Amino acid sequence: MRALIFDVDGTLADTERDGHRVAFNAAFAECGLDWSWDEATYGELLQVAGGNERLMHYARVHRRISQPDSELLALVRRLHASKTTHYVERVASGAVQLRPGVARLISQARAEGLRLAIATTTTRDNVIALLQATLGTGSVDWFDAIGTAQEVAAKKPDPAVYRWVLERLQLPPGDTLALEDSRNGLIAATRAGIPCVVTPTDYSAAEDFAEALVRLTDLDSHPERSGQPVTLDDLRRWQALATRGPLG
Ligand code: XBP
Ligand code: MG
Repeated sequence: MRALIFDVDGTLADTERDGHRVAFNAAFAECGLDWSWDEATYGELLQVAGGNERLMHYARVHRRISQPDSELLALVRRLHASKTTHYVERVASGAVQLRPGVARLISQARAEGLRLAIATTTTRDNVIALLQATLGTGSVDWFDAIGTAQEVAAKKPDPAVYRWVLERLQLPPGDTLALEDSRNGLIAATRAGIPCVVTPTDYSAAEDFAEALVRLTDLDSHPERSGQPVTLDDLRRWQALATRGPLG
């Protein structure tokens, strides 16, 4: 195992309910719309990956807006730009924390020379804001590849962002491990041939994670050693089982 590839939303931090959702609602208000996404509605909308795509889906399916695509797209782009500004402000003000064990494992990976990367469907500005606010201003440089919506158009469960990251790292999928929180993310990693550990959130807890190497409450909760953190050696062991089988 030579690299860890982290998803962002739900995996590095539980960003959706109190981060993205709140920022979408702020954008609706700013643009003079009476739209509002409560926690339950947003949970359903999360099936659609990507903020622009989620807005488009909501406008068509929930609000039954029948404007031509080009007109609706202009509104969606305006809303999404506003939403990104609100989200980045929230994150920069410290409103979003990393999930348990994330900072520790990143620091241990760096100490042991394991490479780090990011594969997300979210906007690049959001990732930079989160890394800087939680891990410090220089932390963006710790990651050898940061694949976002800016690098790859197709959103998870499409494997494109993982393939882009592998290409950047110049590593085969079997030399890496992905960390994800959602079925969309797990499928994206799996289709790229990357073994995947999942740490679901409240929003994704009911999803099917059958393809995952292991499902964890979080990275500070070992599934067999109660109350103990998950170590890099644990990740290596799970990853090796997936790529080489039980006899090595
Ligand atoms: C994250 C997403 C993103 C965020 C919003 O999925 O689907 O759309 O909810 O970010 P994943 P943007 O964790 O699987 O990458 O509004 O910037 O798209
Ligand atoms: Mg995610």
